[in-house]
Parts: sequence; structure tokens; C-alpha cells
Amino acid sequence: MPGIRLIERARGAGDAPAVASGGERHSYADLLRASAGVAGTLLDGAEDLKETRVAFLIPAGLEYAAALWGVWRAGGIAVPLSLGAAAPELEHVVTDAGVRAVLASRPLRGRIEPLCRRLGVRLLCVEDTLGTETSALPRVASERPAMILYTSGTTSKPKGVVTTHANIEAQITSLVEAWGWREDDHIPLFLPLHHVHGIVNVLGCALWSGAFVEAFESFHLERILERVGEKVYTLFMAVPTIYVKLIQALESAAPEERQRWVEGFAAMRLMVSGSAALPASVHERWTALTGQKLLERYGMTEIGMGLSNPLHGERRPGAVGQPLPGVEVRLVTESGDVVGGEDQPGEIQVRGPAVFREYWNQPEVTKTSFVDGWFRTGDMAVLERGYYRILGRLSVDIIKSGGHKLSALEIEDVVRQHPAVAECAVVGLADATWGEIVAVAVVAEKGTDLDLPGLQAWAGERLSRDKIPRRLLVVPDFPRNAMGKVVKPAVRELFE
Ligand code: MLC
Ligand code: AMP
Repeated sequence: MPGIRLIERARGAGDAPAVASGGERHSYADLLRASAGVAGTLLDGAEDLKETRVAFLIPAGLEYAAALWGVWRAGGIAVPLSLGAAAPELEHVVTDAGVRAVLASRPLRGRIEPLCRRLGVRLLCVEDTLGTETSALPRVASERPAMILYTSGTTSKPKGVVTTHANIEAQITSLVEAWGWREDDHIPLFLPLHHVHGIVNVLGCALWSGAFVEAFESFHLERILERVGEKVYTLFMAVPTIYVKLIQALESAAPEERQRWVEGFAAMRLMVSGSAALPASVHERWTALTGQKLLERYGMTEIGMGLSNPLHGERRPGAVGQPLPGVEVRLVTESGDVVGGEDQPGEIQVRGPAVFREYWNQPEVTKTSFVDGWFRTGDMAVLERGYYRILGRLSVDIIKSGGHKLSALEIEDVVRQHPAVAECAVVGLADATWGEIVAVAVVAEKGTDLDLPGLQAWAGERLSRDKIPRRLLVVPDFPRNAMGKVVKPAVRELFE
């Protein structure tokens, strides 16, 4: 019976550095010890957590990796929480997933304590668990569920995407093969750790490969550039917004400093972009500045990574390449026909061992998300000269901002509760830095005032930063179709 191979492999890496955080380097042996401590504390004498959901609110670093592995080694399901989530968002995840225990880093404990107390959920400081002596840990079969990640969709509230250990292993091994991960790789990790990009592509692949991850608690531009200038990294993975911000930083830097950073980027063996469309102009500007040709790939929480430009060969700006190892991809037209050749658009459908098992507690939604065993991504693409190119989403209600997938419907449900809002419509507007920004058109309650700073302050209590409206338009009514339904593309035009 195969167990959690990611963790089994770590035994062979021993004293090699695994994670740097808090100014210290921690080896694979340290990580195994720390995660055993987490597992032992969670088990508290039980044999196996038997799929108990354990959430955690921990920044990137040894404690995060130990919590993730500790939950897995104890037979639990890991539910990583967003460090930027507002209180109602945390409550949604904790209640929807039926979380029984939360691991928090000491500085963040206060943020989740009232919720845990109210719901009767066990709350532990991760720092207190790392040194715990542990006796036997269960053998966890690879078919068992490992993780629930929350992702926005065409329903209002985010849904839980359940992946098994085997799914995660397939997601990791596909990338390790395609991108040639090596044990001497060294990568900075600054992406949020409640998404596959940070968890699987960076942390998972690195730890699978015996490589070294340097963790930052968030995207700290200056500190990251400083380390880039020291030429320590071999790999770099980020969302397009980060490349836009890096371009701005390089362009405005003093010549000497800029030269140091450019040399640091140029020295890397691979730089990857994904999670949102990388504009060809950004791709080309980055090459002009650093000599690096970004490798763009396409993925999704439900499937891990699906399509990628090659490690060796043409990396085409504006395209996402070909299916990754172990991933089957097809395009299907609106009428349900499988696209046979090039230049005909269709919805991307994906099949293979990396594809998630189910949406948590949503059997009907899970069922309708698959057709004949193929997962329907909701993304449109076309095959051109051997490479797929993403055309956009089927739903206008999905917004991608800074690499975060947002549901317009979820934001509308919150904004509608504002006392000055009678009706509202949320749309994404194209933005050079963020890809898209959140814009809201509002029909105001009679006799009320509404301005953007006021709405933002109010929304900040209820929504994470990426979901906060950046534009506001008060309108007498919305453009509607003959059935009275709001026409979103026409709402978008109101902002132009
Ligand atoms: C923040 N700001 C925004 C914003 N987010 N403005 C517009 N739109 C947004 N989405 C504003 C803030 O209010 C603030 O304004 C200023 O920008 C700086 O905020 P910040 O939070 O400090 O920004 P920063 O740390 O620079 O964050 C940007 C970022 C972050 C790009 C680093 O958004 C990020 O980590 N994104 C990655 C998300 C990710 O990993 N996605 C992968 C999903 S998995 P002010 O006025 O206060 O200065 C997936 C599958 C796959 O998609 O294929 O990978
Ligand atoms: P998430 O649900 O957060 O995992 O986001 C997945 C979505 O991000 C996909 O369905 C796509 O819409 C989008 N996405 C990821 N990578 C790319 C890319 N390279 N180009 C365009 N869109 C992308």
C-alpha cells in the first residue's frame, strides 16, 4: 500500500536544508521531527485522525510545512486558511469544512480565537506542538483525502476542492518532470499558502526534490530583490502582477542596484509565470530587461497544472503550451463536440490522476463539473501552431485579480448588505497591474450617500483585500435584457 511518498522521500534528504524561515535554515530531518510533533499532538493518543479536518493559519516557513505534513501524517485533512481572510470568510471555511482543530502561529492566534471559542473548535499554537514526543503514526494510504482548498466559482461562496495524496503526488511529479526540478534548486516562496501555486508548485515540488525553499511571510518586494541580487536562487515562480511590480521596481531603480538585480534574475535556470494571463507585453519587457524568457503555464485548483510552455524549446508569449506529463486535455465546443484540430475554440476539459476528487459536501456540483470523466474547467482556449492559447472564461462572474480568483456573485452578496445599497452589480475591469480589478455599480437607496472610501472601509471588515471594490459607480438603473436580467458586459462599459 503506497503511503505519502512526499514525506517518505524526505528521510533520504536528512541534513540537507529544506526551509529557511525566521532567519534560520531547517533541514529535512528538522521538518520530519517537527511534523511528527504536530501529528502526535493532534492525535493525542488516538491511532488515526481518520479524515478529521484540521485548519491552519500560519505564514510560510518551517511551522507551515510542519503543520501540513503533521496533519497528513496523523491521517487528517489539511485546510490551509488565507492569512488575508476577513472574519466572515474564515468562518465560512471553518464551518463549511467542519473543521475540528485549528493550528495557528502564535502572532496570528488572536485572529481566530473568538471563532474557535464560539464554534467549540480546538485551537493550538503550532509552536507548542513541534517538540512533542511522538510514538507510532498511522500508515496513510495515498487514496485518502489530503487537503481541502477553497476556491471561488460561479456560486456565491467559495467551494472546498478535495484532493487526495495521490492527486497531490501526481500534480507534483508532473511538474518535477516537466521543469527538471533538482535537489540543488533554491527557490523563494512568497505566494499565499492557501492556493496550489504556492503549496504544490513551489513548496510541494521543492520538498519532493530535496531542494531548498526560502520562505517570506508575504510578497516583500525589497527583501526578495535583495536576495535575488545575491544570486542565491535557481528558480522563481510568480503571478503576472508580481512580474509587473518587478518591472516597475527595475525600471525605477538606480543603475547599480538595477544591474545587481538583473544579474540575479539572469542567473536563474528557470522563471515561471501563471495563475492568470501573462500579457505578451509583460513577457517581452521582462526578457528585454533580464534576458530571461518566462515560462508561462496554465492551472487550476481542481487540476493542479494542466498546460505548460516547455523547459527546452519555444516559450511563446501569449500561449500556455502543451499538456503536462500525465495530463489529458481536450477542447469541447458549446454544442458538446470535441474539437478535432487547430484554430477552433472550445472549453478546456481535463482528465488524469492529478484531477481532484470532489467538491466538499457538494455531490451535485461535483457531478455537473464532469462530463464522461473529464473535468470542465470553464476556461476557453484554442490550439494554434501546436500550442494552446487561453481565450478567457465562460462565466463573466469570475474575476482574476492579482492571481486570485474571485466570484462577482460573492462580492455582490456582501455589498448588497450595505445600508445605502439597493442593488449592485460587480464586474472585473481590465487593469495593467492586477489583470482585473473589482468594480461595482450600485443603485443607491433613496436619500443615502455612498462613496468609494466609505464602501471600501465597510467592505474591508467583510472581505479580503483582493475582493474589495476599487471602482464605484452609482447609477439610476442597470442595463438589462428583455427578461429584466442585468447585462454584465454592458455594466462593464459604464465604467469606460
Ligand atoms: C491589493 N491591492 C489591490 C489588490 N490587492 N488593488 C487592486 N486589486 C487587487 N487585487 C492594493 C492594496 O489595497 C494596497 O493598496 C496595495 O495594493 C498593496 O497591497 P498588498 O496586499 O500589500 O499587495 P501585495 O502584497 O503587493 O500583493 C500583491 C500580490 C498578491 C500579487 C503579491 O495579490 C498575491 O500574492 N497574489 C498571488 C495569488 C496567488 O497565489 N494565486 C494563485 C491561485 S492558484 P494601498 O492603497 O493600501 O497601497 C491558481 C492556479 C494556478 O490560480 O494556475 O496557479
Ligand atoms: P484558481 O481557481 O484560483 O486555481 O484559478 C484557476 C484559473 O486561473 C483558471 O481557471 C484560469 O482561468 C486562470 N489561469 C491560470 N493560469 C492561467 C494562465 N496562464 N493564463 C490565463 N489564465 C490562467
